[in-house]
Amino acid sequence: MQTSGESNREKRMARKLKLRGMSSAAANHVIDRLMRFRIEVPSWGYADTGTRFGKFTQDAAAVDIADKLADAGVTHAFTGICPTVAVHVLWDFPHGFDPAVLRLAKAQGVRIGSINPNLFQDQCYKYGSVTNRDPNIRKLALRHILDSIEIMRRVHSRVLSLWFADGVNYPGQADIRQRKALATAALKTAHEAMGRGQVMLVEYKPFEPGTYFTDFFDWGSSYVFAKAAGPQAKVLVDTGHHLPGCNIEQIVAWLIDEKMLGGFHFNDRKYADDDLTVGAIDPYQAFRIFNEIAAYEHETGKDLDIAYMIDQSHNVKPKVQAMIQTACTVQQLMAKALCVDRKALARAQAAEDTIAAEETLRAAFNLDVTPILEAVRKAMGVPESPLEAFRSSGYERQAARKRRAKRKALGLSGGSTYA
Ligand code: PSV
Ligand code: MN
Repeated sequence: MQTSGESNREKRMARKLKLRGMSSAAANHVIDRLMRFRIEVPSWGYADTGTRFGKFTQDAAAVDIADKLADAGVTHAFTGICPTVAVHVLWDFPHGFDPAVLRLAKAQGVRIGSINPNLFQDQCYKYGSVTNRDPNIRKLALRHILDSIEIMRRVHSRVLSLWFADGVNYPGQADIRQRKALATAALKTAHEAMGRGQVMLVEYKPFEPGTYFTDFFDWGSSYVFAKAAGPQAKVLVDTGHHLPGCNIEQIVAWLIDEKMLGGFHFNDRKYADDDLTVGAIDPYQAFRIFNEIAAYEHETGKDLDIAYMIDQSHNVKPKVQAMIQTACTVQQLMAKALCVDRKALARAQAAEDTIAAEETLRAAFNLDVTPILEAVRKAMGVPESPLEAFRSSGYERQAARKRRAKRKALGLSGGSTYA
């Protein structure tokens, strides 16, 4: 921020922050970092999704990739921090890669981000994809990963994001070590096909759809697989993919320390992989994760080079609103983590003053960072209150009208259920 010729507004912001015990230099540091902070949205977060019991549809939900890119464009236009969109290959390119998608994305002011193969929906994957005992099915799965790497090249994406639904439902159903070996072999082959500068992210999840075990079940398994695959493979932490009570920030700190953290899928949860919007249940949990990132960046003076991504399904919230709400929450929690008084924390830790140490974290978590966020948004040229501005923009009403007509023309009906 300017030191001379400051606008009245900036002076007011500095005053407000001082009242909150923060110097302008510290606030400027936070603002600078937030100016570089970006988070990727998932294309599937704009489409109708549901639970395994059915889907509840929304008129304004995206029908196709063009709608998803339009929604992503508007998310970015209102927040300034979501310039890329993750795609799921078979959901977004059901007829194969279409170069028109690149033009559509450009027209909406966004780019294609991480490429996610779909290795979970086809009937052939009932007993696994890369860990299936049938070599022909393993070949199909690998082919799809290799095709996805080719799509990465065509859309200039850096990130291949791998989530495997592979797993089993009953003890005795399969050989655990054999499946580990099959997964390792597939990842190695995929890694060999990747270009320089591309990253392979290996996600984990303790259960679902496999209820006895999944082959990629925790951060340790992803770590072992990524190490075996090669130097461009890293671990992807989806915050919803942990058993209750798990200390996620400790996992994050370890992965950072091991240089094996590749990125995040952010969402919140109450019970399992609920895919709720970030901060809906436990914003302090997300703050503690950002605190680990901020601590590392403070120590090294460098931004952590990882992929920040949202992975949510909005079953009852309007899609774009849920995404804007999430992006703003993530930005706010990152801001709070950047406000932790690192010197005070180090002093308290050195003195074994547990209360002071914890209070240092809580002070940052409880800090009202609105003036900082407003300054960042002003500099980015986006509304100071993105969610409010979007809600009064009329976008949703228009999208609902157009998409209702599109569904009708395409003969698409509503939800789905078991029977
Ligand atoms: C699986 O639960 C997951 O978290 C993976 O990241 C998928 O790509 C995503 O959700 C899609 O629903
Ligand atoms: Mn995920």
